[in-house]
Order: sequence, then C-alpha cells, then structure tokens
Amino acid sequence: LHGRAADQPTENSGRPEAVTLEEASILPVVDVAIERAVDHLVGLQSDAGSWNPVYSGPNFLLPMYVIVCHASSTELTRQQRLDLHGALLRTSQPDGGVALYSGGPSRMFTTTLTYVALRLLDEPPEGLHSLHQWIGAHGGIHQAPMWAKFFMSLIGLYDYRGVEPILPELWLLPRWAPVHPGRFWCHTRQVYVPMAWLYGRRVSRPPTPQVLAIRDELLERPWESVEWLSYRASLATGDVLAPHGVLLTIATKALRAAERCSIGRIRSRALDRLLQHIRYEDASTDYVALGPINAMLNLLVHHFDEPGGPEFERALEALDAYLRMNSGVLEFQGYNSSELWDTAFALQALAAADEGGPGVATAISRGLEYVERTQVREELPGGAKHFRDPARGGWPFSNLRHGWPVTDCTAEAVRASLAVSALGGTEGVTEERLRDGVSWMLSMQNRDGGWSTYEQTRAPRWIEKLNPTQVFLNVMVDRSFVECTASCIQALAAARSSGLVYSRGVDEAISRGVDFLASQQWADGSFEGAWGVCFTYGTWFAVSGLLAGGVSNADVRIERALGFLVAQQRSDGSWGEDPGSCVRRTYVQAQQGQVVMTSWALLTLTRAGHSSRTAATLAARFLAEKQRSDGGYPAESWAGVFCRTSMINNELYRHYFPLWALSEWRLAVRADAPRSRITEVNT
Ligand code: LAN
Repeated sequence: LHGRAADQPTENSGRPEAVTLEEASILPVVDVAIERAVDHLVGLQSDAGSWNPVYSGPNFLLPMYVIVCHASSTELTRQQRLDLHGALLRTSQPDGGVALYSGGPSRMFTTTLTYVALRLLDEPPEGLHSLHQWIGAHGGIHQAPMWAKFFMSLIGLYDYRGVEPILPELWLLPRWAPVHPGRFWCHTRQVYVPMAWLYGRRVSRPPTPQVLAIRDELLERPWESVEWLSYRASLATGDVLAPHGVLLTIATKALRAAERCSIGRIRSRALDRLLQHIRYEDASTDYVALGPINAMLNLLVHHFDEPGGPEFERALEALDAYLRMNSGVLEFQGYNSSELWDTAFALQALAAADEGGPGVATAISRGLEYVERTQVREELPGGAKHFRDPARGGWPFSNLRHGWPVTDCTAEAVRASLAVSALGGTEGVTEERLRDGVSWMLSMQNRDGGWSTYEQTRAPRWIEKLNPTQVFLNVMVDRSFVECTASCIQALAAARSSGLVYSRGVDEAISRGVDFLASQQWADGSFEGAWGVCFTYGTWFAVSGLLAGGVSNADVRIERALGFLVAQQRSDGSWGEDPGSCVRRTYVQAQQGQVVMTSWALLTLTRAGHSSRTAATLAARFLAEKQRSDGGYPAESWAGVFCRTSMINNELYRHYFPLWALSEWRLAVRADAPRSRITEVNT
C-alpha cells in the first residue's frame, strides 16, 4: 500500500480488503480536510459574490505595457514606476534572460522587451548587465521575434522596415477567402486588428533621448547603417517555437510584394475598416477588450488617431482592470479576470462537499447570483459585420463587462447552477437563462462534433501553417478542443437529466461530442489538454465527458485512459506533470507531486468507478496530507497554459480542486462501501 500504486484498471472486480481498511482509516481525515477546505474557500469569496483571484503569469505583458505607456506619452506616477520596476526586475532568471513564464527557458522575446522596459523606467544599463549579455549571446535584438520588433518600432527603437508586413488590406478581402483574418482565432485576430492599423500608418513616437541611448546599447551599428530589410525573418533559435514552413515563406513573400505596391486610397479604406472593428470591440467590451494585448494596442490606436481624445481616456481607464497587486507585486493579468470560471468551479466544489452551515449556504447563493448576472443577455447590434457570432445566452470567462462568451465557461456556469440546485434548498440560475445557455452551446457545436473556445471553427486547419507569431503555437484556428467539448457534453447531459431540456437535438449533440472526444485519444490511452498541463488535464476532461455522454466505465477507452493515468502516479500517491509536457507533447514528470494534478486524476478515477482502488486512496491521502491547517494549499508549479508555450496561474485551482476531488471521492466511497463494511473492518 505504501509503495507505488500498482493496480491496473483492468482488474476491475473484487475490492481488496486492505483497500477498504485504508479507505476507512483515511475517511475521517478526509472529512476534516473537506470541512476546512470549505471554510477556507468561503473565506476567499469576493464582495461581489464571485471568486476573483489575480490571474497572471505571462512575462511579456508588463514590458509591453511600459512600452505602450512610453509610446503614448502616458505619464506614470512615481509609485507606478516603482511597482513596475520591482515587478520586472523579479522576472530575470539565473541565466540572465527572461522566460515566457518564470522557470521556463529564457527567450529573446521576453528578454528584449524586459530590457527595454526597465531602461524606460530609468534602470541604468549597469544594472542590466546580465540581460544585455544574454541578448548579445543569443545574437542581438535583430534575432527577436516579430512581435518584439513591432513593439520596439512603436517607440522608435526599431525600424518598421525590419518587421514583416502586417497588411491592413487583408481585411478588405472577400469574406469567403480562407485567409481572411476574420476567420482566425479571435485572440489572434483581435491583436492583428490594431497591429495592422499601427503598422499600416507606421506610427511611432519620435525617439526620446532615453530611446536614443537604448539604441546605442542594443544596436551594434549606427541606426542609419543597419540593413533593416535583411532582419525581417531573423529569429534566435531558442525562440523558434512555431515551425516556419513553405506555406508561410510563400505567404510572407506575397505580403512583402503587396506591401510594396500598396495604394494610398485602398490603404486608408482598410485603416478605416480596422478602426470600425476596434470601435465595435470598445463598445461591446466597454474598452476592456478581448485580451491584454489588444487592450493595450487599441489604446495606442486611439492615441495616434486622436491624442488625448475621449476614446483614449476610456481605454486607458479600462486597462486598470488588467493591473493588480498580488502580495505586494504588480501583475499584468492575462485576462481582465477569471471570475466566472473560478466561481463556477468553486460552486461545483462546494456543491460536491455538501457541507451544511449557514455561511456556506449564503456563499453558494451569492456565488450563484454572480453567475446569474454574468450571462450575456443582450446582443450588441452589428456583430456580424465585425466577425462576431451571436453572444446572447453565453457566459464569459471573466465578467459581464468583458462579455465575450466562451463555450466551456458557459458549460461550467450551467453545471454549477445545476449542481447546486440538485442539492435542494437553493434555487439555481433561472430556468430561462439556463435554457438560453444550452441553446447557445448547441449553436456553437462544430461540424466535427466538438466545441472550440469562442466561435465555431471558421478556417481550414492548414491556415495554422500561416502562424506568423513565432513564439505561440496553435493560434490561428479555433478548432475543437477536448476540454471545451467535454465541458459542453457534461453540461448538456446534466441539463437533460435534470429535466431542464429534452430534445433529440440534445441527444444528438451529446453523441456527436462523444465521437469527437473518442477520436482524440492517443495510442497510450491519454488525451492532450490545451488549456491546462497537459495530459492529466486533458484526460480528466475527456474521461468525464465520455462518461457523462453515456460511455460505460467498463468501456475499453475509459480503461485505457485510466491505465495511462495510473502509470503516471508517483510513489507518494500524487500526480505532477511538468509544463514541459505542453511543448514536447509527451508526459514529463515534474520534480514534485502537485495537488492540482492529483485532484484532476482523483476526479477521473472516482468518476470512472475506481474510487476504491489503491491509486485513488493514495491520492486522497496525499491531498489530505498536503493541506495547510487553514484549509488552503501551498503554492505550486504551473497548471494553466495557452498556445502550448505560455503558462498562466489560476491562483485558486489549488484551493477548490482538492476540495472537489476529495468530496466526490468521499461520496463514491460511501456509496460504494456500505457503512457496515467499514465499521466491520474498523472494529
Ligand atoms: C484563456 C483563459 C481561459 C481559457 C479557458 C476557458 C480555460 C479554456 O478552456 C478556453 C480558452 C481560454 C478562454 C483562454 C484562451 C487564451 C487566453 C485568452 C487565456 C489562456 C488567457 C490568456 C490567453 C491570451 C491568448 C493571452 C494573450 C496572448 C496572445 C498570444 C494573444
């Protein structure tokens, strides 16, 4: 029992006596852990009824912000400069560079941007010796990826001639063209809108004396003698993450040619069009914007369009949503918040725990009220012109102000409400709203049976080969994802079994979803996740989705998935997957077991009917033992990811996932092992 978990999921019958004993002996410990975790989680609820942790991780956002402030001549207070300076200094690593996320491999992208930002904040070059050296050792700033060159061009530290063209005219292509940027994944598309506007006008702030000094430090030759055009495609080998294939080479040649022949009249039409897209985004998100990068770049567009104008002022004020202090350190969040997502999970964990107490009941109903009022209820007219799908009925990842609905956020909101109302006592979100959520989800299913993140798949898969970002992977096409599909299946199945909806359409949607999930299983039984690390996350979602969709837990696909999971369990009963899994696309063991991954694995085992196995029992014990006395869990390594290369921190994962997993496990063990048997072995 205390060695490596050796049981294989295929030996399904007969529960070894020893396991029952073990279960029985840890159940009281688990009871205490659950009680404490509930108290702790309830204590973290915000005044708004949501759970709203700081959502940070990517190291490129703060330096971009500093550059954008400089480009728009935005004055920062002394305190702001100190906070930015302190936060940026912390990101440099022992090798002198800065990684996309702390602890990752240092990259030219983040190292260059950080160097520039710190210099703009008046850090003297002597203080940045190791960053400077790192940049030099990796080929100098001409080897920085395109987005870094673009940001440096905004302040006159680089020349737009050294940046690959970002053609505004692409937005004038007919809608049916497969390469129309309106078909790209919304995050990429919304970043390219302001980029194309800024590039199209080659805007930049005339270099300040500070920038002139940085030029001297970073350029090996005088500005006038740099052969800018020759550096457009240069990239440090360590930053080559997105493969540059033949198709992209051809496309780049075409873009360069098109840029050379651009016609003034058409350009200004294209720029007008882009400004309209930005204004729609401003109106629909109240200037918060879809994501952090387009929020910053839209602000710059307003600055150069009408310096100090009202749109600029609104956009500047809206950026505050992204900036938050986290234990004394300033962070630029990866999204305006992760509130709805965290609230939906926290509620599901609390519902699974089913602990009484007036404080808990109030917390749950306040949480549900937050969910209720965060659903998108109104459609801003004109969306189709701006490549927006209908949003009404969906739930966003963060809050209503942001308002871009996401498939799995909608699914988790619906599930949270149904899980709470299944307990009885508390009314969930109103039925009408839940039905609207279900309809929205149904409308978002892809032809392949899966669900993507924000929109139905709009572009063929080969468009992915045109990825120009160099450092982010899978950013071009919003394809079907294991996680989004599994969440939607679970929500639809829950809606059906609660009697909320019943239609042939729902049955069909679920079974097509199941087929898609099944098609995503790897030969070793695992499923790859895209938004969490990585095979543990994907397998948890996929197995939960398959089971909810009606696949039996004796099904060979489930058995194979569990076989994979159990083989990764560590000797202390935990799971720990290294972020390196995401880029390498193979399971990499972390240095240490992680409570978040252990919780995902335990939920998977439990739902598949393996709660009584040694593997599950050891996992439950690990989770109970790792808990702090206040009911929370110590910080650990990365669990969230995007674009395969960047990590992001969901601060509350480690507080509600163990609670959820232990609670489901406890329920299953109690249901599975009649009381008498437990008392029997106890006595
Ligand atoms: C997110 C955060 C939430 C996440 C989930 C809902 C968890 C996921 O299941 C679907 C995808 C989604 C919505 C998601 C997509 C990518 C985001 C928006 C992020 C990871 C947060 C930050 C990231 C965004 C792309 C960062 C900006 C960087 C660029 C390269 C544009």
